[in-house]
Amino acid sequence: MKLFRLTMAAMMIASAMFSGCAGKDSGDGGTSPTPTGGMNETKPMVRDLTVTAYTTPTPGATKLYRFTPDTLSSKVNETVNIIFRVAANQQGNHNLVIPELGVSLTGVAPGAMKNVTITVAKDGSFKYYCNLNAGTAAQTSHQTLGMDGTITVAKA
Ligand SMILES: [Cu+2]
Repeated sequence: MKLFRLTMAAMMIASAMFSGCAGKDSGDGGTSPTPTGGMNETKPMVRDLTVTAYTTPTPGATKLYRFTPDTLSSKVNETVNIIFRVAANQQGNHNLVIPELGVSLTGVAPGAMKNVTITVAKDGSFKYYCNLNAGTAAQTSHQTLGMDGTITVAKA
């Protein structure tokens, strides 16, 4: 767990450099104690947004390589905990990146997860995808295979 925390800290530094967004690693899956005494309004809510990667068929799926869900929504200045899982018993490790929001959750093994908490500072639609094999001629990128989605950030 120590290595994991160091990795997350490094990613948070990288995220802050790329995006200029304030970010914080909750490190516990986004559950934090709720303060008592009626001051909840002053504490920002952190909403979990979970994406799961698959590479094997399940009933109803039209693609082998895919992200579920492939759409997410947020609001400007909302703090969200982006959780990326690879379902158990899938093939290989996978990444979830959102370059425009400074999110880079990489090397997640089947059955594992990584997360990052971000506050989205701008509205728009931003792609999230697995960037493995991107830019290689020999292999189709995982994004092209279907590990792809869009987060829509609405004006607050
Ligand atoms: Cu992938």
